Amino acid sequence: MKLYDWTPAPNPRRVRIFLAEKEMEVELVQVDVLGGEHKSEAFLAKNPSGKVPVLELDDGTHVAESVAICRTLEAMRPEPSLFGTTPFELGRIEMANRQLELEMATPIGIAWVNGPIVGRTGRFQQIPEAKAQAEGATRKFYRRLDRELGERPYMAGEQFSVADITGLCMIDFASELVALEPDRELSNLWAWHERVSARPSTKA
Ligand SMILES: N[C@@H](CCC(=O)N[C@@H](CS)C(=O)NCC(=O)O)C(=O)O
Repeated sequence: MKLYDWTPAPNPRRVRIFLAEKEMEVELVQVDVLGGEHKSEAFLAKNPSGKVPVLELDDGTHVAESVAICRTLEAMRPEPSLFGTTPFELGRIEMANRQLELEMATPIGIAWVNGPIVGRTGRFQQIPEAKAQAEGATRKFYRRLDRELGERPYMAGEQFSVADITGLCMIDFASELVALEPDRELSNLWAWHERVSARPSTKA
């Protein structure tokens, strides 16, 4: 199998961490995103959305979308489970992961496309009000996470899951490239960040 990857980006990192947790090895193929390779006809044939990551199976078929790729990998190698096994775990992990994607990663993405790095490329019309609103929504979500992580060690409960991978990759991206590092006083969120970052998989 191959993973079409772009090392600096948060979504491919989610899949690399997932693979490392599963102790699965695939060939990593770097896509020249800055050069627009992901919008080429050849790449759109793999993922019509023109985004990384994309998993290529040994028969040449493709699966895009980080969570869809992770679900494919979980089905191939169920242990250790990162999507849960009991009905309750499955539901809670899905809930945590979806809320992180929709309510945290989405505003981080809006702040990113309306921020200075993307602005310099001239590819998107900048909307300062959208950036300010998205920053506020992200910071509000960080405060919510801080409260919840005072009551449980991981995003979805007692066990490390795909939701922690989503949370870590998005918060690191927001901190490093979107000027949206969580405030230092959010001590439960930072304790979780330290706990999760200590896993060897997160270096993938
Ligand atoms: N929903 C997709 C998002 C994928 C995505 O936004 N990938 C980014 C890199 S993190 C990308 O390819 N950006 C290039 C572009 O959109 O032009 C997923 O979860 O995999």
